[in-house]
Amino acid sequence: MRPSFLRVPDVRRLLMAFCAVFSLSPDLQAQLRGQDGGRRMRVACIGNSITAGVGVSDPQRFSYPSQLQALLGHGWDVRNFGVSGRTLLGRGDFPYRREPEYAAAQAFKPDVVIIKLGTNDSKPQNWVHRADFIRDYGDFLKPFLHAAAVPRIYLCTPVPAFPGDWGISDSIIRSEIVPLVHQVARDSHVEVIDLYAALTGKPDYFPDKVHPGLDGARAIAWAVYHALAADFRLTPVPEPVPPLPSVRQLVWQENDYAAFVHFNMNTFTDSEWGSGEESPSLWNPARFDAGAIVRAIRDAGMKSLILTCKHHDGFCLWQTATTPHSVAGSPWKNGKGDVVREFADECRKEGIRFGIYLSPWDRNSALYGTPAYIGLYRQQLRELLTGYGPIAEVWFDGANGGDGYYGGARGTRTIDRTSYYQWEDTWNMVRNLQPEAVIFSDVGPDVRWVGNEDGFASDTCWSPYSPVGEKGDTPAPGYVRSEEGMTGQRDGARWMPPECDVSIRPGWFYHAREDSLVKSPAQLFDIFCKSAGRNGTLLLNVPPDRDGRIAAPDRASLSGLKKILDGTFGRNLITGVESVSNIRGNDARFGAANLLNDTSGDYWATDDSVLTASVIFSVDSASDVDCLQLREYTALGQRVEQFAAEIPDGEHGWKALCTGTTVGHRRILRFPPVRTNRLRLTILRAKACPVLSGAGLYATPGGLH
Ligand code: FUL
Repeated sequence: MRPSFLRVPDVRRLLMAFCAVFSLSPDLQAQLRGQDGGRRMRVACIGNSITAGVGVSDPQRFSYPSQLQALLGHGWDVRNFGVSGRTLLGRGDFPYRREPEYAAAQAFKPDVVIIKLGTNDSKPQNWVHRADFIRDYGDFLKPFLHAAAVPRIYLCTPVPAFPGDWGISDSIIRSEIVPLVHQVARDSHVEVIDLYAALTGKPDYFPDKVHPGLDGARAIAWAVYHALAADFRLTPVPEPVPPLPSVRQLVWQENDYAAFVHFNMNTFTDSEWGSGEESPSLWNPARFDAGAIVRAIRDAGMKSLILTCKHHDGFCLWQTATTPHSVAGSPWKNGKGDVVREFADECRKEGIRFGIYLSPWDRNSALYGTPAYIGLYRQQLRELLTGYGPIAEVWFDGANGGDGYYGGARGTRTIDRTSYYQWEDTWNMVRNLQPEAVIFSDVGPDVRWVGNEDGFASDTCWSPYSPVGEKGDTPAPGYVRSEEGMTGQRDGARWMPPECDVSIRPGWFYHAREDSLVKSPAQLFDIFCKSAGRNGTLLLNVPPDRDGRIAAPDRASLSGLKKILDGTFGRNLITGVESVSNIRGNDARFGAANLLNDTSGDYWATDDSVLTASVIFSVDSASDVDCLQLREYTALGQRVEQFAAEIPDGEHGWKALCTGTTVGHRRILRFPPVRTNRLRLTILRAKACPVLSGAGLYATPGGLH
């Protein structure tokens, strides 16, 4: 073994410590840590299923190493070497060291190694070898400690485990493995990241009790990030400004143009609200083709689809055990069909996220209004949440109670909207069965109703929101000051951005008489700019006809809108950044050039004390522009309160192009066509240092103004 005091990396470490004390320039520090010549810092994440990302649907994006990559930015190269079920112990049932990933992590020549093992070691069959733990861990580290360039090594304590049937023991982790990990780190002179402490008391982070879900993986990523940021003296990312979005909310908002599909009994009775008395025999969409509908939705540029699995009349589009009032009683496919399955399968095939609408009000059910109905409703929900694969969104309508058929009793049944449904329990059920699904209602908890059915949010629109009941009391779906849904509140307590639902036709269901009343592409574009372009999402209803097809006028409007969207946002006429008044830490990681690639996940941010800042962009002056788009990096909270965009006026002056208040996920402003070669964007007021991920100037295709 070479004597460690002669190793070059230690000299490098000493120099880095010197830099830290004497605050040498970030450039010099970067060179010392090997970042010169543009080389990215390499981080090897070694671990079991928790590192691999078994608890999230898309580990490529949401495992903790992937979320760490997003926090560190593109100067870093974070690799996931996680292997499910593996142990640190050499005599464990599945030792990590025997996996090719162990060698691959060494061959990667990492600058940083993060090891998160130990959870599986707590299983009884493995922990019989507890006496080997310290020696085995020391051996495990040797190849890294003896590498030509010794990486910085961090040992993570295992995250807590919650009672479940994995055989993993939280008490062994806490009382034995955590202290042993600390001891190994002391013996080997490496660092510890205490994930056990960081994730303690957070059962919501572990949907299956052991594997972190989206937000649990994010919490791990943050803990690791903080350790690296301190040790490598990184310019820290801006402090988040609460309330903050969950990861599921961020994913939902990325897909800010979605299809609502009202297709149910009303389609066959030519009505909007059925009474519940309709015979299932009326349901017979002879030429229904879910694939054709989903492809039309996909081609329109929408990313998700929500189906009315049951509307207020109670007819169920799937094979439910809860009521005969369903497709099972219809002639369609001899009562064997399942509309929900066909949509869910086609959506999965086309990469469209699938969501469900299940009306709480049921005008068919004899039980409606009694406590027993809540059990039936939850059973229906359970069938939908467990039988059809991943569900992206669950849509709870606020329309509730009134007259109906009610199993033949006919009459009016009113319910107390604040207490009847016991919403908290129902929402918990959704969380347990589909942890990545967002829940929509007038009061969230993830997504709020915008408060109108015309598809627009207010031009000042905050994601933070504290819903209140109509009389200023406790709110509930169907009992809320809905006009406040359009604006949200600057100081709202919960992150709950708005979804803007609107139909492409006057009604929610298909009526042939409305074929001539389908909204035009220009109208839809206007709606798009006032919903998706005002920090909301657009949920555009496209109701299939009795054949089970999207009618020709609707298809024409959808493709017309797609052409406008592509024609507009397909080409950003901003060509570069000329100057910027402030860049966080003077660090290119937070530079204004990040504004020009709004899909990269990088952003422009200022120093903490700088709440007013501007960027001057160069603009392609070959075409008129009439549309500005801005995006905030909302993972760190919604911050901007006021901004202005200006264009040159004479040689040295500037004149207003447009002004606005909030930005949020996406802000679109339209103005009369103008030609310019420069744009100055100024953030005039913000709750904390502005953090923006996108800026663009666009020209809408002719004829829209
Ligand atoms: C409302 C319902 O009453 C309408 O029929 C439609 O489903 C709309 C989306 O929500 O509350």
